[in-house]
This record gives sequence, structure tokens and C-alpha cells, in this order.
Amino acid sequence: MQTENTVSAGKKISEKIDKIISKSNRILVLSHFSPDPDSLGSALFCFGTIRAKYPNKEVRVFVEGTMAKEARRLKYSEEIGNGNLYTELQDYKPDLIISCDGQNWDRFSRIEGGKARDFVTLNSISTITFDHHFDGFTDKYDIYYNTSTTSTCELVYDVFITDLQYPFFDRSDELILLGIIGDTNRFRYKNPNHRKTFKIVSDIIDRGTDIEYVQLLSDYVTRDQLKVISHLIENYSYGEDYNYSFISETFYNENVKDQLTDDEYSSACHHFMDHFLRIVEPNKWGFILAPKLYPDGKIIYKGSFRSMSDIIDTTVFSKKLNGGGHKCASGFVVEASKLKIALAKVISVIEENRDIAYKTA
Ligand SMILES: [Mn+2]
Repeated sequence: MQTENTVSAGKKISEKIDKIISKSNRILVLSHFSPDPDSLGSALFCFGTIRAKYPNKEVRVFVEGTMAKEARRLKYSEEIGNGNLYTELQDYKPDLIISCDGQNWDRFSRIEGGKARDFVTLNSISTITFDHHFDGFTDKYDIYYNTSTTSTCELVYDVFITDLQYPFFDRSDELILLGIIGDTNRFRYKNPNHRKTFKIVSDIIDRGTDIEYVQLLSDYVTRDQLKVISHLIENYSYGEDYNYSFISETFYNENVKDQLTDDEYSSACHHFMDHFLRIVEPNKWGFILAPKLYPDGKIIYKGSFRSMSDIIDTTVFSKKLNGGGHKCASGFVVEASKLKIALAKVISVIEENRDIAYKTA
């Protein structure tokens, strides 16, 4: 297995990718666990277009653990294999793995990333990964294709459609648009490559897929999820220059624990962050904190920061809280016995590091 990491853009990489695919026969396409629309959209798109191009190859698509509800409405969602990644690798024995929206094996398996990594090396499986994140540990891949596009969906579209002219398939545009809308929050963030993004989107609209319809695929919430959003709005609070909110332990125990899956809970929290966290003036950034029960019975507090572009570098805070991410959107975890204590910890990290965070924005 070669171990060449490539970070530059271009048709040459696409051609290398095509070569690897053409000589592989058992292809496994992966979305990371707790998949967001970009990860699902890009994985399902790769699965569909490779299958359309090479009908005689064995192609599978897989995501570890439970699946987000929006996945059920997507093309080929019934083809997504669920379960444990390491077991899937042993059963299926792929000769090529294409992973989407992540750059290390721990993003694709919650607890057995290490086993997956060893299995891939031991069996000389070819590996391609598509990503647009630059934080954290990067595994070795035959092709590591990471660009500064706003979504992985744009990247795979460029590779398979623009460069390689693989076939479209029924509802393939929906998958690409879903990831773009998801990761740009419907074009709300600063995007240095906006012409490229809008070109892809315009072409998709010309072919007959519209934004409103695709947005609804991921925006619908259930009544139970709406309760989470209402609770976050009820607890809306203000720091000196930021907004924040939280989910109380009582609310979690009574309305979340046995009522919502992890993905439903997390997507309700995301809904609040995407639509409400930054809108109360004059503040342009903020965070939320939400309890979560781990399988071992321990409660931890998961948090996320969101900021408008160029205001503050929220990773300065999240890195001090065992997390990381992008300047405008980062996540963290606090271990504490009570929400109050966890909240005080986050606020003190903000107070102590605010000056640096503004400087590195
Ligand atoms: Mn993404």
C-alpha cells in the first residue's frame, strides 16, 4: 500500500482515484458515525455514481451506529448498512474503502477505530478519503483528498462529475445539494469559493432539483424535537458579549433520555444553534450545553460554540475543553457532576481566554 497524502486540488488526483476504483472489485463507501447531511449525501452520491459507472463491481455503503432520520428519505437510504465497522470489514472484506467527510478511522468507528486501522493496513486495502476539515489527527490513506470547499459534497461532485464525468443517477443532485445546504447552512457562511459553490448549485437547479425541497429533507423536526428547541429558547441567557443556552438535567431525564435517539436529540440542538443562537443582538457568538448519558451510565455535558465569520476563534475555548473544530463552529465535552458546574467551567474558560480568541479570529 502506498501512503501518499495529497492536499492540492486537481484533475490529476481525480484520475488517480479513477484508476484505483477501476482496478478494485469490492468497494466499501463510508459515512462517518452520527452522520450529518454532508457526510450522508457525499457517501450516498459516491455509492450511486460508482455503481452506475461500474455495474459489475460490488459496491456497499455503510455507516456505523444509528442513522439520522433524514437519511430515510434519501435515494439509496435502504442500501445503507448499519452496525459495527470492524465487523463489516471482516464480513465484506473490501479491497477499497472510500470514506467521506472525515480524515481518521476514529471518525468512522466510535470505539473500534484502532481495529479498523489495523485491519486496513494488515490486509493492504486501498483507501481514499474525501474531507474538508483540517483539525485533528490525519490517518495515512492512498489518496487523502482534503480541500477548502465548504462541503465534502462539492468535492466529490468535482471529482466524479466535473473531472471524471461519471454518470448521474436518479435523484443524485438531491444528495449533493443536501450536503451543500447543510454545511453552508443554506449559504449563510462566508465562502471564499462562492462562485464554484453557486455554479454547482445553479447547474443542479437547472436540472430540476430545487433548494426548498431539499432543505425540507433535513429541516423537518418531530414534535418531541420541537420541545428541545423550545426548552433551549426558554433557557436563553446572555454573557457580556455572547449568547448561550442549555438543557437542564430534569428536562433531559423527562423528555430526552427515553424519547429521542442520539441523532434526533443532536439534530434538535443543531437546529437551535443554526437558527437562534446568533440572532439576539448585539452578540455575534455563543454556545449551548446539553447533558448526554453515556452507555456506562455516566452523564457528560456536550457543548458547541457558534460564531459569525471573523468575529472570534471559538476553538481557543473548545480546545481548552477537550474539543476543537472550526473557528466559527466548534464542539467540546465537559465532565461534571452537575450542569451548573459544567456551565461555570465553560464561562470561566471564556473569561480567561477571550482576549486571545478575539485576536486569532
Ligand atoms: Mn462536511
